[in-house]
Amino acid sequence: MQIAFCCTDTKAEPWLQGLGQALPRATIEVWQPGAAPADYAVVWAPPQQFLDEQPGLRALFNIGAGVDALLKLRLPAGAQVVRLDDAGMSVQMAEYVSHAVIRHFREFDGYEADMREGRWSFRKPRSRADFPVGVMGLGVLGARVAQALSVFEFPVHGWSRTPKVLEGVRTHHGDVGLQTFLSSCRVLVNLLPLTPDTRDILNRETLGRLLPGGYLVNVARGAHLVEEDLLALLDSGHLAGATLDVFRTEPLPPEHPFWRHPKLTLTPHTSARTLRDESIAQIAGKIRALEAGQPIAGLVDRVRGY
Ligand code: NDP
Ligand code: OXD
Repeated sequence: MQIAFCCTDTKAEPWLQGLGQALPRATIEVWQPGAAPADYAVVWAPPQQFLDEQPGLRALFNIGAGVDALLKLRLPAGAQVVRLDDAGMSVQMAEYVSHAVIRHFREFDGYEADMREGRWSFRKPRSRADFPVGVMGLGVLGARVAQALSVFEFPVHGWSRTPKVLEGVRTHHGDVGLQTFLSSCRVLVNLLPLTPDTRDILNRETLGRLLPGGYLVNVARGAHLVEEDLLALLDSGHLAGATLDVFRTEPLPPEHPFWRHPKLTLTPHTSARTLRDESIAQIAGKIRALEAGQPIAGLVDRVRGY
């Protein structure tokens, strides 16, 4: 079995070693133009030339959860597209989002400012009932995040394309459910995949429906958010702030107004990182299953876009 490794911005050696140990009968090589046909590929942002030269691939394993960048390319017609299916990401996402929501709810930014000025000053406790949190996207990551937030006894709402039942979460779905979902929430967490249906979904109209003093946590993709609309809603006071991990242009350009905005907390696309060992174990397990003719989880529906 031949496996091609074609991952931009990724140190290949540890992946080749790990995959080699997990699949001792496979030949695993970093792809070079003109390489022999492979059966499977492990990819992240591969060049179009790779895909054009490998029309016989059986499956492409994306070493991330989001496949929006991969689906923009012309893919081999018969190849299954497989995303990382948690592989240690959901717990990272749950801790990142819980931290962001609690930091805002408990006003830790204010206490930090007080500390710098040597000021001992209490803030009045806020009521959780006044901070309903909405999670957009109830997939592998969103469901875990929604349930983590419910442990802290925030009222939690969730929104997905199709109906879902999740303990501790009030669920909504589809275009009709979106309106009730948004107007029920003060804090909004975005964990949608980027598809033609969800691009620009965080805009003046949708964010404007949140309860006054709303707060946004965007950990999915930068192109979900209309940046000028966020700035306008922060400046008008309708939104109290936002934590942003993803941006339309990454790295965020030095002149971007987000860097210096006092109501924003930014991180560099790091809320849930790909963990190499977990990912290798998952991909190797799926290759073994495919070779044995068994079904696997994490298959992407190319038409739906996630
Ligand atoms: P999943 O594919 O498991 O879940 C997607 C969820 O979004 C599903 O609940 C789906 O609904 C819902 N959804 C999709 N389209 C729509 C729509 N048009 N309207 C309403 N709901 C919709 O994705 P994951 O949870 O694994 O990941 C989500 C995203 O997080 C990734 O696509 C990626 O962009 C981002 N991500 C960011 C990372 C970071 O470090 N910042 C790391 C990893 C991922 P349904 O269940 O009905 O199908
Ligand atoms: C992912 C990401 O999609 O890192 O996995 O954003």
